[in-house]
Amino acid sequence: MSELRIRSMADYRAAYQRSTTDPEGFWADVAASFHWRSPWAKVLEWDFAKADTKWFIGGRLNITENCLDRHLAERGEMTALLWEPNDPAQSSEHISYRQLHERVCRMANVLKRQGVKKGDRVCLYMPMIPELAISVLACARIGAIHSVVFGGFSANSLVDRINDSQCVLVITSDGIRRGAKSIPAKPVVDEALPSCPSVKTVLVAKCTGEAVSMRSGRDLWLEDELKQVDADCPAEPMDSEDPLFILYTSGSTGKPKGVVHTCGGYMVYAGYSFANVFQCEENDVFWCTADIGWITGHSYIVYGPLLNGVTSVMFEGVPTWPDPTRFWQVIEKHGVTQFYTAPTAIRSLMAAGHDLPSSFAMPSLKLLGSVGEPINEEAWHWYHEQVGKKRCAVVDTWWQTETGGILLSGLGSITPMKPAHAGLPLPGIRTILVDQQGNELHGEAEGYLCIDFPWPSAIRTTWGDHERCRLNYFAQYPGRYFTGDGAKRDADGFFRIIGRVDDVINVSGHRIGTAEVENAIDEHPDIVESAVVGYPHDIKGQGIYAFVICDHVRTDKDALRNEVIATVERIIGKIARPDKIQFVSGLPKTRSGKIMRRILRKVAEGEMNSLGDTSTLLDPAVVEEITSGRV
Ligand code: 7RM
Repeated sequence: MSELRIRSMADYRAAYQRSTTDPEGFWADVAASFHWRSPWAKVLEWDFAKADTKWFIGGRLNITENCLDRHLAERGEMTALLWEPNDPAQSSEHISYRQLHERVCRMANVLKRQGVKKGDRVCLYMPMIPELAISVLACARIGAIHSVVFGGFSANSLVDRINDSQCVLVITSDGIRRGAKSIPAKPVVDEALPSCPSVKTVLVAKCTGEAVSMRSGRDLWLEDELKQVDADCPAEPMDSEDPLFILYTSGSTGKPKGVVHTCGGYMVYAGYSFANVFQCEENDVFWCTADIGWITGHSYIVYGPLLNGVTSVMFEGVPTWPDPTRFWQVIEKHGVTQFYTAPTAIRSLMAAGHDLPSSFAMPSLKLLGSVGEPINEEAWHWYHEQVGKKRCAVVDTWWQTETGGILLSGLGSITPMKPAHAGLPLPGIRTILVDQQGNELHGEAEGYLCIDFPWPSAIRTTWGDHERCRLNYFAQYPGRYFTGDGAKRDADGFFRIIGRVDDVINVSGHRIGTAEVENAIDEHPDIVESAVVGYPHDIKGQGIYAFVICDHVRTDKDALRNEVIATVERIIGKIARPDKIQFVSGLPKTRSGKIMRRILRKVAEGEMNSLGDTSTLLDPAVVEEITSGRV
């Protein structure tokens, strides 16, 4: 990909210019630096009115040939995955490109032996162990569609995801190590599967070593199965537009939707964006601390780095265990050159001791990245000064599950840095701001962030429901992709993301739909109704504030509060547990019955003096009760 590598501001300007005047020529040149089994007949066909996007039409490829086989001759012995375990006392594992290729092929043969075929869906519910990355690639090797579900989700969430995409096989582990704790995985799968008739087989990796029950005829130990197969598995040639994976993400309404990415376009954009944002050189060691259960892990732990032949660190643990210097120790231990993490982690480590990083020189570091939520200026400066020692560029990368790759960001140290600004669009990305009516805003402005032209890794559909994809992303502002984010653009064209403008809360960089949390709370038998909003939280970015109407029979409010939390954990998972619960006797509703969330947000934020117009409320008295009972 070297010829497409941006190395100066002039390169960036030229690439951006060409991507607007000749987008098809531009992306065809980018795509040509990958290995295709057969070339595409047409670069692009699109119609945003129908939510249709197709790239590299008729081309055939396999992304794993680009991630693995292609590197064997030149860098077969170089480390592809560098696995760092949860427990620093356990040794790390260097997996070379050759070894990774072999392990992926074996895993792919295990899947084949269980009858998994091209187009079948496979659910991965696993810890951050090498087998997870290997399973992702093994699915891609044979054309099975992976659906990774983050290990923190509950059995109920797993059921919804497995059933929505009708997975035929689940790969899991006995348990998951997370800091000092170990959390169950196989038992959660066991709880889910009676409600998932499509699943025929469960492969279980050993991780924690705890005893789990194995159901005969369904459950198999992965280690035994790997011994039964050989290490030769030819890659399945895939059509550019064949689905590569499904990843579920929360929106403002309903259950999480399965965002679909396809083989050709996703490969091109994951590879291109990785190369230019992180500016890795030969022998660099790139570390993205995300979990592979999120899009960041898909694109920038697995696919992006491997497409570029870089060493990718995969970390099983957490930032604060055994102590809050774990990240800095790992950076020094492995000579990490690019470090990519989330503002919530930065803020929690900052809170654990402002000068803790000062005992670590971290001389290998060249670049720092941020992702997942807006980074506040204080955290940005601490990251730049304490971690980067003022000699590393900081890139604030804005993107979404739906965009597949980074769309707004600095490029290494090439583009100028502005604290708390994601910055400029990557080549090929036409980010625009619009007002409520959809009129484009020019120059310095604040508005709704939309994208006006397709890019190769744009969402193709939501699994099983294309109309939902159209309505969610392409209907609000016809002819445009709407991100759901508000943003500002300054005089230099730099974007600053303000945050979600829909009913999605960003808690520690994780997207949570308020409707999902409300539905979960309402499952509690004593709860009549609830309304959930986000509020500013020092560490998590946003916290979850729930206004709850309970049956008057309950007087033990503390016990009820704990039950409500337990209900949300059971139905969604720990990541969605409310931080604050306020019991109320009514919610502020309009005469047509709509909850006025604007008022609830103000109360949750503690801005009780600026509630705005409350004259359309059915019962203005509830506002008084709500403001006085704020928790
Ligand atoms: C990559 C990821 C997407 C939402 C998105 C934003 C927020 C992500 C940034 C950011 C400000 C950033 N995918 N977001 N990155 N906000 N600055 N650099 O997080 O699908 O899980 O979330 O996250 O609101 O719409 S995601």
